[in-house]
Amino acid sequence: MKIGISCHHTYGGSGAVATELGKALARKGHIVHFINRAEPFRLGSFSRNIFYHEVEAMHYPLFECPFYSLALASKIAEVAMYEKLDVVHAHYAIPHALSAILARQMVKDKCRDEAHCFRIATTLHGTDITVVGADSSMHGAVRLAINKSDGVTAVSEYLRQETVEMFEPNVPIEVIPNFVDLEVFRRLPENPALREQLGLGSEKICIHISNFRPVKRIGDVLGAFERIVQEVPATLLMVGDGPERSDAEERVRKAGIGDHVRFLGKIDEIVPLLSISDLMLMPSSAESFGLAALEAMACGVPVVVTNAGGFPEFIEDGRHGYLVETGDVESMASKALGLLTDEAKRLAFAGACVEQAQQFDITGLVERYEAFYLGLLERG
Ligand code: GMT
Repeated sequence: MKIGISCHHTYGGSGAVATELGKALARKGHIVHFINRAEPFRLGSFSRNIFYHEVEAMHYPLFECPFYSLALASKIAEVAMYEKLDVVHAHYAIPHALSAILARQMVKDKCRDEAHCFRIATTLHGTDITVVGADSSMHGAVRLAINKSDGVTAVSEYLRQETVEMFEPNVPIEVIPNFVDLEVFRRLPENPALREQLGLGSEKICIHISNFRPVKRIGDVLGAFERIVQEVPATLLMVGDGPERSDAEERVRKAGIGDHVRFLGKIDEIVPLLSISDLMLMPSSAESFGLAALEAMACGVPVVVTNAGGFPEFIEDGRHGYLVETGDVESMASKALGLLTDEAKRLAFAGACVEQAQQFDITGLVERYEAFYLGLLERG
């Protein structure tokens, strides 16, 4: 198949899923065209079945801001016509699905040949529904993006239900969960050089990875860690960047635990960091799936997360880590300490995590997406 993919290129789960999916489809012989504002952060090196088209929105003094969604629609239409795309896969409802819908109109208008028009697959990732779609200024746009796509998937049953409740869509939504490439996400051997580079000794390592947005509850990560570090020698690796970072750094300084927390910023190569970690803390208020937790589990890192969103769909309490109520920092700290002070138990959880990650191996889930595309093409 010839597949166009449009996604957010920035540090975030939807871009990661879209890019890994595109790379996997290309390895299977499909031709994949990424149509994006900038190169997705996980695209990496050249591959002969992958093409990348950058969308440049026109700057004009009359416009207060450039119309990216329109430029994206024009670029999708152009690539679809000349590359004869079968499917355009929009990741995140806004603007990608809406731009694809507009692009389809452009192609139909130009070619007057509906038979050659591409199908639109839209994957809902979470905040496009729960945050953006919940805003009254965007509700109608998100609803149209869902209803006018040829097929829609959501990354968890939780997200599917939220979407149904909020939008009462008139199309079915299929759940295709996030996945992990187990060839890449697996625990690497001990790495004393990396520990030294990060100024780490033999203490326990906790890790948090996110885009530091309010939904990630960075304050809860720090609150739990402040209690943890009172009981066990530990360092917290804070990976990523975003609007909550400055406040978080300030809090760490005030709490006097600066020597125990490393803010590492955005890092593409996270497997080495996961491989030296003992535990992940992810107290998000709503996480449609929680890809970072799955990637940690694949690397043998148990997770302490909130009992919210899609987490309970792949994390079993007391087996892969713990599910605590949102904002319950005390429980988060005591569950974490329970694992960090009992290495045999932590290792048992780590083993169960690696086993559980097999259920979400990229191979089977890419096949699910291929079948989904074929279904759209067969429906005509
Ligand atoms: O977590 C974010 O804020 C980024 C966001 C995105 O759209 O890039 O991630 C969402 O999509 C991921 C991939 O499907 C999911 O694993 C994340 O759970 C989801 N984030 C939220 O729902 C907050």
